[in-house]
Amino acid sequence: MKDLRDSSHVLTDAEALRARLADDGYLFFRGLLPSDVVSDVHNQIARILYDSNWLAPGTAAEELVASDRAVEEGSPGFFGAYTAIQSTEAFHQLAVRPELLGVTGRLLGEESFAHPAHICRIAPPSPGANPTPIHQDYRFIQGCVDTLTSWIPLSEAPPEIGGLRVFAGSPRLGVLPVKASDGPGMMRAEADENHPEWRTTSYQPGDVLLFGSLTVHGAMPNRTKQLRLSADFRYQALSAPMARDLLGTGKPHYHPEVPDFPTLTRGWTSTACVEIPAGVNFVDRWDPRVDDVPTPPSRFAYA
Ligand SMILES: O=C(O)CCC(=O)C(=O)O
Repeated sequence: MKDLRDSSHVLTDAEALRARLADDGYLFFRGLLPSDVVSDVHNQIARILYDSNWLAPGTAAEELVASDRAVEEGSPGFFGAYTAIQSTEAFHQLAVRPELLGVTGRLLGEESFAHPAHICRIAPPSPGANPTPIHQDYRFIQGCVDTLTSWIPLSEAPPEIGGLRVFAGSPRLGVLPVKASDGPGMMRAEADENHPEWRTTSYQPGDVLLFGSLTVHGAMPNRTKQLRLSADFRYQALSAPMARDLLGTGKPHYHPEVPDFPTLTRGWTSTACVEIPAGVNFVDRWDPRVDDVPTPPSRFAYA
């Protein structure tokens, strides 16, 4: 599979960033986040996974070697560890780092904010757990088409651990039909899994992959013995509409299985990282599985 194109050298050039996003549907920044900040989040989550018996006895927590207690996202046995992770302030603070708000604001051409539903992925080895099927975030997140997703490895993620792959240029396909599927999200976009424009890389802590909500992407099978640990956060323009409910409003990922923010944030130094700014315009959600979803116009002019 082809490697991701690094856009670090155009990080501060809004026009160049928009042109690259319009061409490729994604932007990749090697080492955008400070590695000590990412390591701190990794270490706190590794400790939770260790205490939850998700890690093999006798192994070092930071290596994330999976035990047989590690389960696929959303399945029985998942929510104890996941609730503890969702209570971790440093994990949520990562979403509002200036590097992320800066690049998303530059791309959107106005102030951006992070959706409070910050997702942590703890992907066990396959077979046993299914990788996230290929999909477009627009069907799930809705609200506005120009929501940007950041995918952030929290530990080293070589291709064999099943990090994210993106289909370069795929926003030009518009909103694709979907089929039911196994794996997180449980919907698969009808796109060519073997197209030559699929891209990935050997991710390092600090790297950031950013993409638009029409970009087809998915995880790859985890062929190691370790858990693959990553975060995905979403950003939108302050002036754009946001969907009510599910991932769209101020609820944690997997609420109500995961407690609400007043419970999760007890003892935090600040809750600003999980709050929606005043004045955001909310819209209703539609059924994400419906067939013909019109492709809304995008400010990124995917052409
Ligand atoms: O990390 C994963 O398995 C899926 C991530 C994803 O689909 C996303 O960031 O939108």
